[in-house]
Amino acid sequence: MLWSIVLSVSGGAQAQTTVTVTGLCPGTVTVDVVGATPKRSVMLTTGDGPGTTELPGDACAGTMLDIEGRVRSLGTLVADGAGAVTDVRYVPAATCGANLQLVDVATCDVSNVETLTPGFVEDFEDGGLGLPWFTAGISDWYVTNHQSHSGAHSATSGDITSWGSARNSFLRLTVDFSEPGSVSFWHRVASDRFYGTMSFYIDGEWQDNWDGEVPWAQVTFPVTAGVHTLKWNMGGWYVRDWESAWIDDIVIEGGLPL
Ligand SMILES: [Ca+2]
Repeated sequence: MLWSIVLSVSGGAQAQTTVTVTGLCPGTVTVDVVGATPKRSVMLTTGDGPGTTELPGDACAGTMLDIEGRVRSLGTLVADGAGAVTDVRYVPAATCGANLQLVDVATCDVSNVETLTPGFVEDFEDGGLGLPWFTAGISDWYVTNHQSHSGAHSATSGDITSWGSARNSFLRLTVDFSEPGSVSFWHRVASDRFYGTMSFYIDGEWQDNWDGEVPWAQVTFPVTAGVHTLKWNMGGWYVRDWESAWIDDIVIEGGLPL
């Protein structure tokens, strides 16, 4: 019995400094640190990508970082009595896509590497459709306060009422993905399911469509690195009444709109 107790104590893994970054860049991100030496400092360093760099400076000079390319300091944080610290900070666009690694100044141990993920969030609460959005078709999409998934506003398709000719109203966003990422959005559709349909395209390739009475729901699509065009199209034939699609709370991870 005593033996098993001793084993469990001595067999416990030594705490290692672990960093977790949540939030998208540019914007406010939360840096959570656990496993640092209690009441001592951790240095935040960033680099453009993974690699190997010898840490310059006085504290922990010569420590090998797992990042490279324009390695620079974002300052220090002091861990609490449990070796944890949380930092909420605004990250500017120039730092998006950079890798972040911490150095525990007491031990010179390094943490895991996290990416300051570039991303874009749109909730349409500005009340208008400015850049980077582009809309066209027989009528334009616009921001409405009649429907929303969050807040008071969403974007909705324009009037496509027609009798026997195809009409459409589309909304487009061009995004430069610096890394493989995703696009997610909430959508709602109110249409005659035989006539009006909202379709979503990436680079002109159909991804999915919705028609009939579709309550608010979220979908997510993976996107490869590179420049991609995202398009939401509401279209149909013989649309007798106002048939509409709404989107809200678009989240793009891995890229920024052009
Ligand atoms: Ca909204």
